[in-house]
Amino acid sequence: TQPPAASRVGITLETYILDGMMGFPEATGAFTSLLNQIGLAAKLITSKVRRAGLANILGYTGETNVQGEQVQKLDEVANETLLSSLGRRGHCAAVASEELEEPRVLSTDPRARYVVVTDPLDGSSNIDVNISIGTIFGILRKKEDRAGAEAADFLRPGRELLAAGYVLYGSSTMLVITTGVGGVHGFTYDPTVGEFFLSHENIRIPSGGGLYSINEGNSGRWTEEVRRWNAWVKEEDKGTGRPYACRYVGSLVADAHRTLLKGGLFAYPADRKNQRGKLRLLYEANPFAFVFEAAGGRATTGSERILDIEPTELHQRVPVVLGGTEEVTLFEEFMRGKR
Ligand code: P6P
Repeated sequence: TQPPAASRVGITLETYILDGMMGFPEATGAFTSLLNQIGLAAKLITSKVRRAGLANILGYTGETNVQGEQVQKLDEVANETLLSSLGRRGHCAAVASEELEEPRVLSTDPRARYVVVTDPLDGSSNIDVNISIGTIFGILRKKEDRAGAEAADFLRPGRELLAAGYVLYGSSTMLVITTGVGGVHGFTYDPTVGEFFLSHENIRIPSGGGLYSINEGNSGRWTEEVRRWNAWVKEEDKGTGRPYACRYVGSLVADAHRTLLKGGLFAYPADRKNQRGKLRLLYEANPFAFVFEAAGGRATTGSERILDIEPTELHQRVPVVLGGTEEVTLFEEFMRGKR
């Protein structure tokens, strides 16, 4: 019998990608090159995020600095960094970004066969209080090999993603990525070397995490079903590990990453104020739904599988529930009034 595959922990992101260890659906050089461009952008952005307080790049309140210069907002810096990295090798035709009203075309060469969806710096209101923020990305194949890209290339269900993931600028910088078929893998950045090293191979969401993550401040606006679920998770019941502990940072990448590693459930349901939910389908919900399902979890709106939603608008919002299979299934039972 074959000896167990030696763990590949410690190899770099580039090696892992180039050696096709992620089970790509497209083992083309262009696809691996595109993934490495995302890795490069993550290095450049983390460098800027770590110096934001010093470099006088403020978070959501871009101001003028002592020289009277308009200080660029960090999320705009992140967006420009991603666009220039993705545009460098000519494999990405266009990018749909939370920062851009319309997609940015990067190449009209028909050989540029991919498009990227991204939230370059999600949670930017947390920058000025030094709370973790993140970059979210997804890669799609253009619907056909023609010059440039159209909205139709982006308005596709998330199940058509070729790869998706995120970068968390937390106590360390970690890039988590999956191609959907070869597992979910975490790479931690070593700034002394300037490389991402595999640190979490084949992440699987634990069951029974005993954690839930939701903005309780919205409870006055929730539906009766969400309120009943919220009361249930807080009841004393040793047999089912309740009450669950509440953990909520208010930064999607941080809250979702903790849920992925520790288990439990993250929810941003629709409410009276955000009647279609708050989070964006294309570049927030879909990439995380893709990661959670690849890690053995589930991702729904509370009633519908997120990856099956047919988008109609680039920036449309959607209710989001991410977590372990049992926790998400239980949440859905409450939404259907079965509990
Ligand atoms: P609330 C940050 O602004 C964000 O877009 C996500 O990162 C986060 O999950 C959510 O909004 C937090 O929203 O309404 O709880 O402050």
